[in-house]
Amino acid sequence: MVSSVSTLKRQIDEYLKQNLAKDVDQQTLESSMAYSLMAGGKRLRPALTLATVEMLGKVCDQDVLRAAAALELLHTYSLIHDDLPAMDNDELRRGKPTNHCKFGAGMATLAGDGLLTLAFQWVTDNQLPATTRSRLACELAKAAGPAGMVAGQARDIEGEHQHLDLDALRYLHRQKTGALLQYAVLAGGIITDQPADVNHALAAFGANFGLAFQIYDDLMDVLGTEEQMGKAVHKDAGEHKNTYPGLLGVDGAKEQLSIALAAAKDNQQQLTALTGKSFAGYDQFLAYFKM
Ligand code: GRG
Repeated sequence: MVSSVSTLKRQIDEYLKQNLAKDVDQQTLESSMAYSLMAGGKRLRPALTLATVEMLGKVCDQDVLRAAAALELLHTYSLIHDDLPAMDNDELRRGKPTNHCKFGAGMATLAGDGLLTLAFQWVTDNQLPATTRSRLACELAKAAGPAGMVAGQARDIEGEHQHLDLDALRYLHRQKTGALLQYAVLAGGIITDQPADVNHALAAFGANFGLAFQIYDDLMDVLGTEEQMGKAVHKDAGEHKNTYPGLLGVDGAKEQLSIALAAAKDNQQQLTALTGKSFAGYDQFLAYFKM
């Protein structure tokens, strides 16, 4: 049986707490990195990697944990930079003042830089087989870099002055939010050395999960509260952001969410057909999308 998300979260929290300081050699920088990293994120991305590894029959030892925790470093960098005055200029994240509000924009930029770079150190500086480590590093770079999340963020900035249609919006979010979630699931396949068809199905599940995640986030910006979300809400409309509810209305966005979740369920079944293993462990992640 796969561990619960809360057990996986505890393991990740503990790993981050025990290991961040070992690799940072400047006190304020460490405080700034730790401030955002330990601010209470859900740890969804590394938890997806660990759950996938478990479902594919491998034990999550310290090396697997290190490679998975790297993704949380990278994700936290993206949130710090996204909140900067030059980007979204947000004051609240994970229920606390954003990094630049606490440490200033310069130190916040460096904290993000440090987390991004350290992510690649943790993915490669462990005892997993050399081919696994290099595949993880390459896929992480593709997901996070200028063909993935960074490209999505660039589209998002440019899109503030344009009206995007549904296809363009989907493409933007596939890059900005979906690419890292897709990597999170695929990483479990790489770590357990799966054949190409299984990795392909894992990536498809991750992509559909990522799409659902973004639609849900957009919906919560309209329907949720600041307390629930730990960040400012009702911002998207004021900033003329391209969002699913903005384009399709709340009901249309909910319908798109259902379509993405149904596709993720199909991928789950396909994975079972390919491997003979249960992927019911993903149900607890899909339960996140409560409306
Ligand atoms: C700065 C290069 C660069 C990229 C930033 C992901 C991103 C790109 C910006 C975040 C904008 C945003 C709020 C997107 C919506 C989906 C999302 C990533 C939400 C935050 O992720 P959670 O809910 O956060 O997993 P926690 O705090 O739980 O880790």
